[in-house]
Amino acid sequence: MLPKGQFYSRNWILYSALGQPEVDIKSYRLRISGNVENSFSLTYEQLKEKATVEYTSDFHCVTKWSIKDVRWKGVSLRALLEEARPKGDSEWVVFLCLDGYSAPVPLEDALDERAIIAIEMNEKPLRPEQGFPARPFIPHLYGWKSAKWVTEVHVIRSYIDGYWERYGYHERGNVYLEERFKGQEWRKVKKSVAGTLKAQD
Ligand SMILES: Nc1nc2c(c(=O)[nH]1)N[C@H]1C(S)=C(S)[C@@H](COP(=O)(O)O)O[C@H]1N2
Ligand SMILES: [Mo]
Repeated sequence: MLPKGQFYSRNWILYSALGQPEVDIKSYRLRISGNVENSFSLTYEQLKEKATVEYTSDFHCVTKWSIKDVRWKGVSLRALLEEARPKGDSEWVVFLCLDGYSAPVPLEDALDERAIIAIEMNEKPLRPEQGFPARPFIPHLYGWKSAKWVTEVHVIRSYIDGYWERYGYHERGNVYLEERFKGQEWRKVKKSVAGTLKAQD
């Protein structure tokens, strides 16, 4: 179901607020780090081996365009975080990227069973302009949290702004609660039958 305030578009609008970085895939690593017991990093080859989560889900940009039925494939973010073992006082995760872009999400949302580090869209590796080699994807959060060219999943104790949050975009960005801008009251979320975080009625 299309969340409130969104419309379906046929075409993606490709964003690169800080420019498109050069990626050297041989030296590329995805690092799981920060306030964790066991930080580690993975090569692109290792990400491909671990990419076992696949599903179809819409993509929603906060500027109101949505793309219907994108086929996603990636690595379970929950599995990566479980391996890294966040310390007990951890509450947020910030995605850090090769171009300097960043985006925070609550640890709870990063642990959602459908949260992934995506390496394929529609059965193909991400194109360079789509964030190759990897970008997080969390179906119930707006697209700006899907940070392209991600290099680090950094676990932190308390909230910090990322690139768009500095301009007033919402800390969490839940599409079903229409969390577009900061200053909105934080409503509670509940688990829907599908296992996805949805608005509390
Ligand atoms: N590194 C980086 N990631 C980014 C952005 C960006 O400018 N730089 N834009 C975000 C926004 S606002 C959206 S809607 C999506 C758009 O994805 P697309 O560029 O693949 O269409 O990427 C997100 N990830
Ligand atoms: Mo966006």
